[in-house]
Amino acid sequence: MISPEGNRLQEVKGRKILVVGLGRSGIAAALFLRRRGAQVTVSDARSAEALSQEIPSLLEEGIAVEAGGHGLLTFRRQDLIVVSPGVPLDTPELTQVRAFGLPVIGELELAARYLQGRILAITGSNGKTTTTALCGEIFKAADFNVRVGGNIGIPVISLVEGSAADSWSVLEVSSFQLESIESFHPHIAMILNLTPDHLDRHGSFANYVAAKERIFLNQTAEDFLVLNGDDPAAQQAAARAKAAVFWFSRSKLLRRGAFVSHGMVVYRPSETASPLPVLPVADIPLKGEHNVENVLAAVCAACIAGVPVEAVAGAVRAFRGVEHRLERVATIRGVAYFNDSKATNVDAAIKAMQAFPTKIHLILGGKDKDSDYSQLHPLLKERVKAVYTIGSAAAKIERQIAGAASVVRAETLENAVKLAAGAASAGDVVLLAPACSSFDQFENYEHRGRVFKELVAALEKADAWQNA
Ligand code: UMA
Repeated sequence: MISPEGNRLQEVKGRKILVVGLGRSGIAAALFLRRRGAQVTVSDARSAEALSQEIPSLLEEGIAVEAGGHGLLTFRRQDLIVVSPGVPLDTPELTQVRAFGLPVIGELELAARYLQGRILAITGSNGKTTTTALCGEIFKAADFNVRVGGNIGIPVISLVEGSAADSWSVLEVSSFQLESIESFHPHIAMILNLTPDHLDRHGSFANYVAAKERIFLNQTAEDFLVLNGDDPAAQQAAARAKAAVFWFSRSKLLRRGAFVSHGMVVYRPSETASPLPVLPVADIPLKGEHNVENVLAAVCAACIAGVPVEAVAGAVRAFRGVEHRLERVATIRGVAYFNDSKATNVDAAIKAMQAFPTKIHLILGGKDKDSDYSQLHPLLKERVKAVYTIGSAAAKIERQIAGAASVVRAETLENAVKLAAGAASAGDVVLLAPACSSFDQFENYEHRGRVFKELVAALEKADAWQNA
């Protein structure tokens, strides 16, 4: 009899497999498959010149490369196609081969077929990365055999090697990744919140929500689904869940889950149990009300997984947040600079603004995702001294926020930082919370955040020289 591992090997050994997209996920998937004996080709829309760094090492591994576009013939010659998250499933070549019955799966699905141990998967429109990183820290504090990956920046396929029956994989999963899963089965799944995002890819909010809800597609009554009791769209998922539903809430007392009671974060394991105190809300080191929600979600998942309450509290107290999420960069002449480059949608930008009472100089813009920026009006009026627009979405943003705040077209991030620094006075905040994706001017949001930090570091240096 062939073992499950042997079965899985047979699925790929000697098979012709095409990996579409040559970013982080595509490279990791191609190498994984090649090392298991598949005949691997990768196809990318970027030119060979743009991929000159990646191509030689792939060729050395015996992986064929198609650059500068996707050829239908290349797609048709395969036994299996593995897509990167950023490649839309309605790409014409994919649509055509699916019509011929060729299996098309995502990198997350490929990984799910090999990953051993249990999965805690976290999705939502905002807060995914912070909650994922925090869950990882909490599990580590309890000496769990844990690794963190997914949309947070580490392809899930790279967690397969070394995973074992006692492993926990804590995964941030996006709607892009969930669209192309089949058997992905988290033991604990979590939907943090659902607000419009990526409408340019999913076409409608309903499609986006449907993609997110695939996180619990394969769950059974033995599993757990953690939902936000304060988020109307996330709440509706409960009706379709097969797993035991647990909740978290900042505003309600719950029958089971994590919530706030008399200034304490508490966890209640069941209707018949009393809530267990975890830590005072005031001890949460992260800024912003939305981070209280992220902590509640992480507390709930960790307690379900069996982490002792003391270990949960210790890890939350020690957690300093993640890069590019309301990250304090510097204070120069009394002006605080914050990098929230991960605020890639309108809701995230609103949450970032909510973390500061007034006097914000806000850098907005990038690549539009069919978003509605008029939702920013109330907070712009209340808290923002000036907006500096950048990137290809600038004109649309300016039209939709007209009258809410003074707006300066900065075009580039460099110019925006310069203009904001010139206009800000002591006590003000310069906040990069662009409400857009970064792909028009940067490789990704991390790149945008790093550039912002470099620009602020240069300002700091110039200021130190002036004062020397
Ligand atoms: N490409 C094609 N054809 C296409 C589209 C893209 O060939 O039709 C190629 C591009 O030329 C490029 C490659 O695909 O070479 C990029 O693939 P990718 O966009 O999937 O990028 P990766 O580097 O593999 O990163 C992906 C996730 N990217 C996206 O979902 C867009 C990363 O999430 C994730 O961290 C990484 O896998 C590891 O899992 C980033 C992201 O922006 C952070 N995610 C979105 C978000 O958070 O809002 C969902």
